[in-house]
Amino acid sequence: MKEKILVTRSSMPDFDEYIDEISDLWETHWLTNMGEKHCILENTLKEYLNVENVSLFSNGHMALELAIQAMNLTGEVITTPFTFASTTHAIVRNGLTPVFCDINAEDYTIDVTKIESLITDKTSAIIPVHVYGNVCNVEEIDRIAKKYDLKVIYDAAHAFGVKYKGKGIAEYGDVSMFSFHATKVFNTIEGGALCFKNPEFGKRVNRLKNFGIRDEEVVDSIGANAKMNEFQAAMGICNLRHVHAEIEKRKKVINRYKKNLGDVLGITILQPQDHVQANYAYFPIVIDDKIFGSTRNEVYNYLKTQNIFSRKYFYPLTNSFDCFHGQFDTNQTPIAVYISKRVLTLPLYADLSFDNIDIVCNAIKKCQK
Ligand code: T4K
Repeated sequence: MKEKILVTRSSMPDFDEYIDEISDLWETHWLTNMGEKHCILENTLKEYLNVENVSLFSNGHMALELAIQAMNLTGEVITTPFTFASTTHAIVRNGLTPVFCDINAEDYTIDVTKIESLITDKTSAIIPVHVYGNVCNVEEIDRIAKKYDLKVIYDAAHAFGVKYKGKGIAEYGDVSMFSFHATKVFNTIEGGALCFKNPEFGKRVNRLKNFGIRDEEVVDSIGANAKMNEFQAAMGICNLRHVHAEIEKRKKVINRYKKNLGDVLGITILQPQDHVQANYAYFPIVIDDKIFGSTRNEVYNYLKTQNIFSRKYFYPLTNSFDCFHGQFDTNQTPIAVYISKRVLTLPLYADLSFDNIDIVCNAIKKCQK
């Protein structure tokens, strides 16, 4: 039986490093609710991400959901369907209507040329996704948001550590959400963060993540429980020490993939974006079956027989989810439909060996007809 190659594998610090980091919890007995490690991680992240404010959360989804609540958005929110369930769910669970904008065919982020035609007098915000760590057209989004007085919350779940024109990616927009899930470039087991400029927003969202409690006798908003605990924060403190090396290793993995697959007819790989310092979060390929000879699903299934577990991130599109009972029309987002039917996200993690990358690529090439 061949070794399983999964789509990703969590990066972890050395066992002793983590144990050392958590050992004082047995003295303090302070395990959650904005403890010491939580504060250390928030401050370290502020520096690393080069942002004014960071608020930590139990996971990225709750961070996004509560960011939307704290913004007091109303009516409609423009977003994309080529994303994880979380983005759309966070909008709908806040009682808002997602209005789906198509993506562009180059980097799969929101097609900024189509945003303005979707704005109505009910639109209150844009929630674009830096999908795979690709940077949205932040300048054009900023222009549109200012013109129509809209808020911008970036789903930056994939974009930890990404820089654009020398600035941290979270410098753009009103708020950015990062996911620190086990599968991400930087993880806190489960976890997430919001970065923002407005300190009033910070006060609101910090209360919302702790049930809306203002003080021992005043609860002034209907919040949730979305606090990061001390074991998560300790994992973050450790992993942050190694994140630079993590990203460098991922870069090497991606370069190997590019070398193997870069000139295979019928396979499109992402091109580097101008002015972007990437984080090498994902390696999606788009398979044009008419040229390649096999469909995405055929490749996906063949890889499985070889114990290689790629993923169809992001298929199905969120605007076609069963839970929405046909409420949205996917014909409105044809590029997203096209990419979603053909995209395959290949195994990628820091310690993925060149031998295993070659095994994955050779298996893909075997499907070429
Ligand atoms: N916005 C966007 C655009 C997102 O992509 C996400 C999350 C969010 C928002 C919400 O952020 P969080 O609330 O999750 O912080 C995974 C992740 O669970 C999810 O975080 C991520 N996006 C999504 C793209 O991928 P699944 O259902 O595919 O995960 P799963 O359990 O199938 O794991 C995939 C592979 O990862 C496994 O085959 C092996 C590896 N793995 C997994 C786990 C759980 C590990 O190595 N260690 C682990 O602990 O969603």
